[in-house]
Amino acid sequence: MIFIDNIEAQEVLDSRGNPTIKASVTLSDGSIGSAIVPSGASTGKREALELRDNDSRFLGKGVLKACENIHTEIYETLVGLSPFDQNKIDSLMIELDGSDNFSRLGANATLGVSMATARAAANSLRIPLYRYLGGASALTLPTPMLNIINGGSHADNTVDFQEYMIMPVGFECFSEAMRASAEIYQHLKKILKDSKHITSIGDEGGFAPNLKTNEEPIQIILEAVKKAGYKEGEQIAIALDVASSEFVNDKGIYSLKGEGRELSSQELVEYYEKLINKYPIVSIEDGLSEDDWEGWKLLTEKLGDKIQLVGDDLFVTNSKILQEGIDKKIANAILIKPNQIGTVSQTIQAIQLAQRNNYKCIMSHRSGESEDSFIADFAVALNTGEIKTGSTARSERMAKYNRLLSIEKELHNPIYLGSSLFKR
Ligand code: 2PG
Ligand code: MG
Repeated sequence: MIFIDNIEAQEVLDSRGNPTIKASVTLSDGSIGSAIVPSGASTGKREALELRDNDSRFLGKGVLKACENIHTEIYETLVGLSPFDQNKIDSLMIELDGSDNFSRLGANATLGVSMATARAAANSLRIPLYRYLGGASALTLPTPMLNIINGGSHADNTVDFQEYMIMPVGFECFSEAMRASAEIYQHLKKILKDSKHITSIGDEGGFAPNLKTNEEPIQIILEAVKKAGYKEGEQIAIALDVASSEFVNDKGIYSLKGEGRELSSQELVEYYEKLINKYPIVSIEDGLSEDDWEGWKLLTEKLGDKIQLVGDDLFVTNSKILQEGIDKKIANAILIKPNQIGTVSQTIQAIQLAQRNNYKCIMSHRSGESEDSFIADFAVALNTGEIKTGSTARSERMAKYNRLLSIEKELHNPIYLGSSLFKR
């Protein structure tokens, strides 16, 4: 029987230059799997705990304690076990931790080991990770959401909304969708440059110009779509991540600082309604804050049958919270971030719960990333149908898209859902 022979952890640096964990699992047959854990900036309050050292190193952000947890308790619990029973491995780490959010061991420690175990198992079987995790049903390439204008807490500009994304929906296959997106990105750069805007980029590779309203980025993107020779709506749709938990105050008022306006939940919903009537917007993420479930109810009632309403900070990839949302008819889609919950198996549970209840799933990166492309394989394996992993710049983002291009080449006739995603 093949068993886990060794588990190692190392402190490496993420795309923002902050420490993160690289975990490596070695099996008795010599196979090795490694994984690097990502890290968010606009984190949801109910996310699993990311264990940081809070000492003098790296401004408190060191992860040596989490590495130590891997080298001691996690090592002692998992060494000798089969790497092919992912759910058992993950369940044992949940039990070992004892809390419901990995507050003791750190979700960065557990996720690193969880992902590295899956990789080692796939390597041992000499099959790709997507095949290991998804079997014969891994056959759908996700439609990407490419974040080409960054604002909010991902950029130092005046735009309040965090992410303005293009979705190449009107294409036959993933590679053609990527080509169109990359061309639009280059046209966008030229338009910004010609109109004397800065073309420096934010954390996820999108441009971060200082624009006067939260509507202007949409207009400029649509101009770039046109210049690139594509049809808005039909071929290229718009998706927003408002990340509104970042600009709501204690009284539940949303403050659009860039525009100098303060809005109630209802007024913000009306604003979205105006935007979706005017522009080809097909998806809005975290339109209201994670605590504003009343507002979410209104948002879902008003717009839920028109567009995709995605819960990120709202659901934090947590099946329990997602179930509450399903029961209360809140949102109709969930953003999937493995490090919000802490293991591969719990992430699969959230995806399956969503799929059983006709909630759409979007596999997602974090704003702090690495060269690890685990989520690309994961999206194909679980047929999430959508992935969001930044713009067409910065290698930590491209690692995922490039991995998907390789998977597309490997798979015979993969499915690309494109616009059929949004047929309700
Ligand atoms: C988000 C993510 C990723 P962060 O809000 O969806 O784009 O950002 O990782 O900072 O939470
Ligand atoms: Mg988000």
